[in-house]
Amino acid sequence: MKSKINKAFVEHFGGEGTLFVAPGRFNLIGEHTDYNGGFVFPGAIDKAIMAEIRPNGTDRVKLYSIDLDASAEFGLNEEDAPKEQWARYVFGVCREIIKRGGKVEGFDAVFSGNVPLGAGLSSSAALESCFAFALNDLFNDNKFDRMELARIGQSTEHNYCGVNCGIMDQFASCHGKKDNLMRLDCRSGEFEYFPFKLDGYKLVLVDSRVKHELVDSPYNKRRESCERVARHLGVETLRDADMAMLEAVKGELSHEDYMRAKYVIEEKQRVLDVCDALLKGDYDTVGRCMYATHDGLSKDYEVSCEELDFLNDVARECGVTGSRIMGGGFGGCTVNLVKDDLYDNFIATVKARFNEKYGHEPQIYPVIVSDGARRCCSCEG
Ligand code: GAF
Repeated sequence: MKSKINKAFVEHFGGEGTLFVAPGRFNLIGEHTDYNGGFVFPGAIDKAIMAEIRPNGTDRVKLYSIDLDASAEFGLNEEDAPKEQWARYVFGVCREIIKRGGKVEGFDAVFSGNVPLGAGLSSSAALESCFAFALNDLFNDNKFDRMELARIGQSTEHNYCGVNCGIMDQFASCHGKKDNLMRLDCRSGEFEYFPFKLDGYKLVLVDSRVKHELVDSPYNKRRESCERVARHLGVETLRDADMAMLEAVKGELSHEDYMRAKYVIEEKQRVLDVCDALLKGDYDTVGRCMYATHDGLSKDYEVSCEELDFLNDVARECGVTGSRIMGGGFGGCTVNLVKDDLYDNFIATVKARFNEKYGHEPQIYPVIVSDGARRCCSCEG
């Protein structure tokens, strides 16, 4: 990727810039809990966006995306927003830095990536984190800490891309650490690294290749449901609610809002249970929680689709320890915890069965937990 970017930079702008990289993420458990002030348990993955960037001494930003073979150019004032959605991610990051009192001047940039688009692996968060990290380094003497960089990415989604996402994806992309998961308390912003080593098991993502698109998806509607219930209960977020409180007002809520909140309250506890179980090497409990999350996301939160439920069924049939929808839902991947000795059979079976039913094989991505956003002095590739 590095040499491809260097070459394109020379062709488009001449000379060379500085390379930065930021990864996508996976999440072991804790889905749709982030915007409810709950816990999440993600890690950065080995798929990333890489950008070469150089200040150009003007007040214009010039971008070239290798993967789209497209260019865009814009100024840095609010009214200069580019019309291309992909460029709005970068524009949003610039604006959010400026709004926080940071400095951004004109620059030239070429970028590319291998985070599959629409697979629920947070390609957009990787793009935002890459540019947030780079512009903090190049123009701001790194005055924003990594949590603030994550918030810059999140606000970009809210204010320039129409997705009212939580903080998980940008957090994971900015804070990732090789071979570590992170348990983040999304209310306080406190987090812990958990050294991640599976004994006798593998984690693998199975991508349905049903493209999810969070913009205009019912994602924002799910968040609205949760906020409505929290208001009804008189709490700030569903983090402060429990099942007894929810049952007490069940008759006053729509069935849909009740089911959404029930899922979130249950999921909040599952994250804590999985962290404890993982520390004890109790993979059966981890797996049971993953299946329970899938059921909750599919039946109560209703963010699954036929293909993801099918992948989950095949995992159960193959004796996979845990399997569930990962990320926002509506397509994308399942994450699967598989015993070493069942792995090859599971992969072969899931490919064949999915192909038989939907006419194409799912993509398989073994989870490799990697470092977060960084200046790319010694990046591979
Ligand atoms: C998407 C969002 F961007 C995250 O903030 C999170 O809510 C996730 O869906 C669901 O857990 O990836």
